[in-house]
Order: sequence, then C-alpha cells, then structure tokens
Amino acid sequence: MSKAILLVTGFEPFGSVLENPSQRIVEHLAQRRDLPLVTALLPVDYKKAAQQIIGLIEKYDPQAVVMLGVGQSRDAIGLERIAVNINDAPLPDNAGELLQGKAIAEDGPVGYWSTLPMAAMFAAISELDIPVKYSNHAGAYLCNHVFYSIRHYFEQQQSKIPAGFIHVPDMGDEAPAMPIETQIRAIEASLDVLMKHLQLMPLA
Ligand code: PCA
Repeated sequence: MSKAILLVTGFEPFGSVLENPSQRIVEHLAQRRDLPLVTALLPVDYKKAAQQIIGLIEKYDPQAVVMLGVGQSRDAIGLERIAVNINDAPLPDNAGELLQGKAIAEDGPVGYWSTLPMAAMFAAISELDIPVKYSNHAGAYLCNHVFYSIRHYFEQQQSKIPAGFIHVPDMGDEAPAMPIETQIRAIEASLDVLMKHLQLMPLA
C-alpha cells in the first residue's frame, strides 16, 4: 500500500441538504489514483465527526488535512480563515443533538487560524476564473466543529501539519449555486497547491 499523504473529508446530507456537494467531491477524489489521498465521508454528528477524522490521522499519518462542507448561502468557494470554539446552531445534528452556546473544548482558546497555504490556494482558484472568497467564519455547526476540533488536536500534539476548512456553495447551475464540476476543479487546484507547498509529487 502506498503511503497516504493528504486527508480530505466531506460531509453526508443534513437538514434541507439532500445531496451534499462535499460528498460528491470526495467521491470523485477517491477515484483519482494519481493523487496520494485518503478520503472520508463524515457523519453530520457532533460526537462522531471529529473522532472519525482523528482516527484517520492516527491510522494514516497524513501530511495535511483538508476538510470540506457545503455552505448553503455561499456564492463562491470559501477559504475559511478561523475556527471558533463554539457549537451554536439552530439545527440539530443528524443524531438529533442540538447544541447552542456550548464550547467545543472547555480548555481550548477562543479560536485557531487555518494552517493551509491560503493565499496560494486563493490565487490558484482565481486563476481558473472560479469565484473564491476568504471567509472569517465557518458558522457554528458541524463544519466549524470539525475545523476547530482538528486544529485543537494538532495544537495539543504540537504538530505543524497544515489543516483547514473549505466551504463550497450548493451545487447547481443557477447562482448562488455552482456546478459540481466547477467545485471539483477548484478543490483539485487547491490540492495541487498544497502538494507543491508540501513538496510532494503526484503518484506516477
Ligand atoms: N455543512 C454544514 C455541516 C455539514 C456541511 O456540509 C456546516 O456548514 O456546518
């Protein structure tokens, strides 16, 4: 088995999202034998999602972690700058758990920066003429939850492994949605940048 290098995750459907584009993106990436990837589909579940990623980190020892999710009102690929230490959403998770105003880690700092190479990713996506924006808030639901939890995990390990979160819009042809093929191209461009940043070569 070749060594896994990048871990990329997406989410299952939830609430009014009947098909999650982040699931489609990871399913597409899982077919790409030329990239050194491990992909995973996460449950929209506070108790399980971050644990599942941590299990994969411990199993595969990836050199970077990119987490994906849909942001329904987004009109561009959203590079998330900051994870905040709060679960606070009007919607329960898929296990029925409703968390409002609860810290993710009682002993954790209020926030963490993304450690992905954001400026280079931004440039690579804009070069393809695909709408991309920085975002200062990933919400306070599962996307922010995994983003914060994984950054907290790496900080506690004193690990410098780059990790961060990218929101994609709903999929579709009408704005603010974005066709899934375009979303895939944007994420693939981001992963190319990340591999260069890590000085990794695609698999032969
Ligand atoms: N989007 C949600 C959770 C899962 C997903 O794809 C969010 O933005 O928190």
